[in-house]
Formats: sequence, C-alpha cells, structure tokens
Amino acid sequence: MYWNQDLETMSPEALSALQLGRLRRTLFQAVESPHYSKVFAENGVKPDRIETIADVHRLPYTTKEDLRDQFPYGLLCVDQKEIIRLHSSSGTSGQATVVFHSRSDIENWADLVSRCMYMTGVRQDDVFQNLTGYGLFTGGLGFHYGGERLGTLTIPSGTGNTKRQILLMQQFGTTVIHLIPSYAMRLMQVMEDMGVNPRRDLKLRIAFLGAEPHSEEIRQRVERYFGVEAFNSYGLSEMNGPGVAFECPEKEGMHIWEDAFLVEIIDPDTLEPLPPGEEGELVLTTLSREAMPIIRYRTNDLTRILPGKCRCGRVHSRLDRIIGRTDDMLIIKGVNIFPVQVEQALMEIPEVGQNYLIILERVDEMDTMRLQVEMRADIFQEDMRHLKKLQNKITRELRNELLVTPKVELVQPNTLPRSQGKAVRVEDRRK
Ligand code: DLL
Repeated sequence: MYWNQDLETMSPEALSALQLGRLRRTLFQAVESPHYSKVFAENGVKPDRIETIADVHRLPYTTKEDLRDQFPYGLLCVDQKEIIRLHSSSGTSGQATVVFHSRSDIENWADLVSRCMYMTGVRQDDVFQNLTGYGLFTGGLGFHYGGERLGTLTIPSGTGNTKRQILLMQQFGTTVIHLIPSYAMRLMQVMEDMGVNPRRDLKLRIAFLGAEPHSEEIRQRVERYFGVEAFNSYGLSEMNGPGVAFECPEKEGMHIWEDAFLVEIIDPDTLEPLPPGEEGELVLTTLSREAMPIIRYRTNDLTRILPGKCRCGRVHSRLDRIIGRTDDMLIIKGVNIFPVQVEQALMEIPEVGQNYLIILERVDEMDTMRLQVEMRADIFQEDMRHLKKLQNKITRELRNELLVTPKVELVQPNTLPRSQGKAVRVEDRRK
C-alpha cells in the first residue's frame, strides 16, 4: 500500500525534524548560487540561524520574475558538469525560465512520481501509457521515469495521433493512462467517433489527470466514460514537475510530499501566512534538490490546505483542488470568477459536450462574458424550440452559479479551437 512506509507514515514530529534538517541543508546549498548569495546577504539570512520550521517565514520569496532575471544560470548551485537535464517553460510572456537537475535530483523526482503512482494502486504488472508531451514539458519525462522506476511497462506515446493512441491501448492492454484533462475530453470524442467503448473494449483501470485546472465534474465524466478511477495530479516545472501533490484513493485532496517540499499558504496581497483551511497562494520550498534549490517560490496557484488527517494514514498535508492562478481570475461586472467555476457548472449539464470557450468582450463600456459551448451531437437533431429552451437552461444554471449572466451560444461538437498543449479557456477580446 505504501511505496515508502517510513516516509509516508512517520509521526508529525519526525516529519518536522526531517524538514528542519533538510531546510538547513537546502539553505547552505542555495548560497552557492549567485542569486541566493546576493539575496541572502541583502536580507541578512544566515542558514545556521534557522532553528525551527517557522523561521522559514523570515526568508525572502522567490518569484517567476527572479527565475526570468536569473536566466539561465543565476540559481545554479553546482558545477555545470554535475547537471544532467534541464526543463524549460516559455510561458506566455517573454523570457523563458529554466530548471536544471543533477543525477540525484532526477532520481529523487522519479521516486516521488513512483510514490504517487503506487499510492493509487499502480503495480509492476500494469501497462502505463503516457499520453503527454515529451520534451521541455515535464509531464512526459517526469511520469515516464516514475513509471519505469515502479516497474510498469511504460509506453511513451506522447500527445496527438489520437487514433494510434487508442490502437496502442488495444494492442498492449493499457491499464493506466496519464493525460491532461482537456486531452481526456478529446480522447472521449475520438473514441465515440470510432465506435470504441472503453468499458467494453479496453482494460483501463486508472487515469491521472493534471497540469491544468479542472473541475470535479470533469473527473467524474472521465471516470464514467473510461471506466477508471481518476486521480488529480499537481506539480509545476519549478518544483520538478509532476510528483509534487497527488490524490490517494480517498480522493479528498492531494497529499503534498512534505519530505521534499515545505508548504505555505499566504495571502497574496499582504503576503502573511494563512492557517490550514484558508484559501490563498501556495508557496513552496524544495527540501531535497541539489542543483537548483528554490526558496519560498510563489506559485501563483490558489488553494488551501485541508484541515485534519487523511483516512489513508499518510502524514503529509492535503491540498484542495486548485481553483486557478492569481492571474486567471476574471472580473465581470465586479464579480470574481475563475474559469474552472464556469466549467464545473457547465459539465453538470448532461447535454453539454466536451469543450467550451469563454470570450470576454467590452460592450458599451461594460465587460461581458460570452460562452461558446460544444453540445453532444444528438442535441442538434432536436428542433429549434428545444435548443432555445436548452440555451435558456444553461444560462440560468450559470447565473445561479456565477452570479453574472453570460451570453450562451450552443455549438456543434469539434468546432471550437483546440490548443496543442494545455487548453486555452479564455479569449480576451477587450484589448
Ligand atoms: O504542468 C507539471 C505537471 C505535469 C503537473 C503533468 C501534473 C501533471 P508547468 O507546465 O510548469 O508544470 O505548469 C504548472 O500548471 O502552477 C498550475 O497552475 C497548473 N497545474 C498543474 N497541475 C494542476 C492541477 C506542469 N492538478 C502549472 N490542477 C501550475 C490545477 C494545475 N492546475
């Protein structure tokens, strides 16, 4: 049941002691980099003065901006010959950021991903098909090495060529899949078009969904359609990639591996730490990284730590589903809305198909939200009156949920644009 019973079920006191030791070691390591040696000197940070975990609150934050400014080597703490891999994200705005890994970093990362997979019930005799991008994106190689370390037959099928993906599942009896939620919806559509019924024709039993915000309703659709248990998987390139936080079979939040990451939730405006249960920005410190430790990284992701213990017996705290990024929030007529709330409300409506797009426009000096929603194919065989009724129903449900009234347009399946990687849910036409 446990990949590493000692680490997963240690007492809270033992975990704190482990974290403190690792935090100190991390700070001594960090000062080897040009960035932290300067920042620590400016802020009077002395690694040997760290006496309790709470002392972390005195350390300076690290932001995406810092990573951009220090591109490429400013946070590197080891000799260049010690690094064996890099991952990079270009993001949407300008300068890329890069994270370097030493051999032990890569091994620790693979071990964390195996721990996540094992926790959900994956075993050596499973056939694991990894339907995510192999390349600078961490979802591909991150899960690949996790699957291999656990001992699954790992199929590096990557993204795209959906028909071939389905063929591979049939030929090799795939039991476990990893994919981003928007691609899971696409896969559903293609299976439907091909007349493949996954419950009847495939051996799938587990799916990992991550890398983008998605609602509980999407998980349930994936579970129903593919006949699997679906688990939420959270991570970010700056903290390796996948393998940071993952759901256990209880599916009540994602265990964040606190032997590897120190977790804080802060108020993104005042930067004050918040207690468990309160929603804020997730801040993470690496505790076992060698080549490029990162201290108090502001992830921009909004979530909370679920109070209380998990029934599974693991000591590691649980993160609630990510509601969005601080920069994802839409403000429409004074109401704050995250795209995932729109998704949750939409996907609860059975006639709604697999894709949607939020379009923001300025009409008469007012910000308005238009929503294009792909419907199930059979809906369009109904008469106009029925369609109009359905449109009104969706508008009503969204208004109840969001407290603003979007303009809803029903569109045919497969008509909205699909992105190569992560889904782009919002088109801002206000600028
Ligand atoms: O998306 C790493 C990853 C790969 C995680 C595969 C899980 C599976 P980045 O491309 O750096 O890394 O993007 C990180 O994606 O800060 C969140 O905003 C978002 N994100 C990742 N996982 C989830 C999730 C990978 N389960 C950014 N729910 C993060 C919501 C997620 N958002």
